[in-house]
Amino acid sequence: MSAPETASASAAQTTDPKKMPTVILCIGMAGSGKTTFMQRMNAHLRAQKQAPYVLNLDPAVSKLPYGTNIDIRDTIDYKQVMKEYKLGPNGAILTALNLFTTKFDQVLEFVDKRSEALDYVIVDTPGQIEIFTWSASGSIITDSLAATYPTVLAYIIDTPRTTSPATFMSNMLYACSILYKTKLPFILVFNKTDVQSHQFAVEWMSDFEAYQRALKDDTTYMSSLMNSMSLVLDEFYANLRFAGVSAVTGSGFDEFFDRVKEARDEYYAEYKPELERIIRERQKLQESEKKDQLDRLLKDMAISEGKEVDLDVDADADEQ
Ligand SMILES: Nc1nc2c(ncn2[C@@H]2O[C@H](COP(=O)(O)OP(=O)(O)OP(=O)(O)O)[C@@H](O)[C@H]2O)c(=O)[nH]1
Ligand SMILES: [Mg+2]
Repeated sequence: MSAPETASASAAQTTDPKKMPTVILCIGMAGSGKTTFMQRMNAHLRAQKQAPYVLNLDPAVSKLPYGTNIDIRDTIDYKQVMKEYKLGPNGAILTALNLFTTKFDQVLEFVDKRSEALDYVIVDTPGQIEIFTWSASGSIITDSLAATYPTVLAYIIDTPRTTSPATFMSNMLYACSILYKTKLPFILVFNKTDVQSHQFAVEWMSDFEAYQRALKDDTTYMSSLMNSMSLVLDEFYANLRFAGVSAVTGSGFDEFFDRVKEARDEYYAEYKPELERIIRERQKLQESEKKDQLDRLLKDMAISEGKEVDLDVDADADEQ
């Protein structure tokens, strides 16, 4: 049975939200601070006696600042993949992730064995965001986790590098596209607030006129495009949770975990019922297909009245 099938099957049986650990998938642009954020989450949760189950899905990271329960690098040698398949760095990361995904049902079994004792499963992803968010293996991993566990996406943003209206807009559009693709509860995590406060972003998200004022100095065609986009994104912001943190100093993590709890509630209120509806519909379809086939078989048997049927009709016709 493939990983998503296994997960879908168990999804229908898991109805007690209290016993399920929350999965936090860390995604974000290269260098936004995903790995440092993982390290800080790990330390924060351990300090609260809620040691998480830690998964690293980045095959190319050379050194991790936190201990893992499962590390993609233990099964797949990224440099070897590059050599063997004659690939560049990004192709090798994608291939390593694909190879790992074929074993992801085993990962789910490991998590499952520990799940009752866990409050959180935290997951680090490859540096190049598109490798995880737009690949088949990234979708399979995300969907199989989300089919069983309340799963939330933590979208890590490099706040100091997002202060210009154009980079802010492109980052938000990217976040928006991932939200609509996965439909999972989503938290925007403004990281590195020790260097740059995220107050400007809070203002731009709550008041599009403030964003338009910031755009005033930009007279290029981009300015009018961004102006229109800011109106479109207004609805996206309205449905979004965010937190400002510093993965280095640890500030903002209590607020972040409050958002995680809200996101978990959203998973049970919206994502899970929709998932169960899809599973029910698929089962109904399979049952009706099975019934159709059985009806056809019974009809065939009625026509032949239990006698032997001559299947070589053409040969008989040729002889005549
Ligand atoms: N000042 C500051 N620097 C940070 C913070 N978080 C991460 N960094 C720095 O940002 C750089 C990138 O951090 P990583 O945690 O490796 O980022 P990443 O997203 O995992 O990077 P890739 O996996 O390579 O894409 C490092 O130099 C970190 O020390 C933060 O909260 N504040
Ligand atoms: Mg990293």
